[in-house]
Amino acid sequence: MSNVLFIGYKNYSSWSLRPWLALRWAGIPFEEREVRLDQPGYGRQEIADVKAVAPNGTVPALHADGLVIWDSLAIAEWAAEQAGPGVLWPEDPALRAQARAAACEMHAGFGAVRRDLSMNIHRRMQRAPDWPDDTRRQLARIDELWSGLREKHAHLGPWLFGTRSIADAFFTPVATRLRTYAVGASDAATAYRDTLLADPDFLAWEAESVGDSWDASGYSVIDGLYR
Ligand SMILES: N[C@@H](CCC(=O)N[C@@H](CS)C(=O)NCC(=O)O)C(=O)O
Repeated sequence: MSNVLFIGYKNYSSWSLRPWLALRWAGIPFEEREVRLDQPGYGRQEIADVKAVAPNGTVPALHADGLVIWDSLAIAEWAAEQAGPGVLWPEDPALRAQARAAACEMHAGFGAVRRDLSMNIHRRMQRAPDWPDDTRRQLARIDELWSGLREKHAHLGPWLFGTRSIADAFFTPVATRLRTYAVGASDAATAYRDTLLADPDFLAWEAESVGDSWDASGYSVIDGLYR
């Protein structure tokens, strides 16, 4: 079987990181190919190199033996089906339904957080900026979601639902954002953030993201480009 995952720059492309983790956690072999997003058409889903591999003009896109899957959550769900029960979603149906709700909340929401705290894995701010109200509210919701679920599932393991799931893959880019922008969080949310950031597959992605485009001052020339 030949699986090719098309992704954006590893330092910035939060949507690419999510299914990349899901594929790795499921042990599914794949080749990755980076597509340059700092090209004409960005933001309008009209980059020719992206449209050549994804009909909607965005990455990630997985080509699995000729089957094209052009959305991060759909790729993660495909990986879960390939892997079989209990690998990428909790075994327990009630936990599984809630894990799906958490992943979907991330996939469909948190627009202000994506706007104001764009992923930049290697950047560190000394103190958090003064966020607008909608961003504050969404950061508080993330804290509430994480700490509530962690308290409930602590006896099952360190992940959001005890065992590692697609919900964790979907929140890993958020963990990098909290670190980058020095966002204060509750003890439970901070501990969960650190669990995500210590995952060996995330660390492999992070290590490979160093070589992205930086200007002389050490900041990305395309900082803020990806949400
Ligand atoms: N809903 C899509 C969003 C993917 C997305 O927005 N990808 C960005 C990069 S992180 C992109 O390809 N943008 C290209 C553009 O806007 O032109 C998914 O979850 O896969």
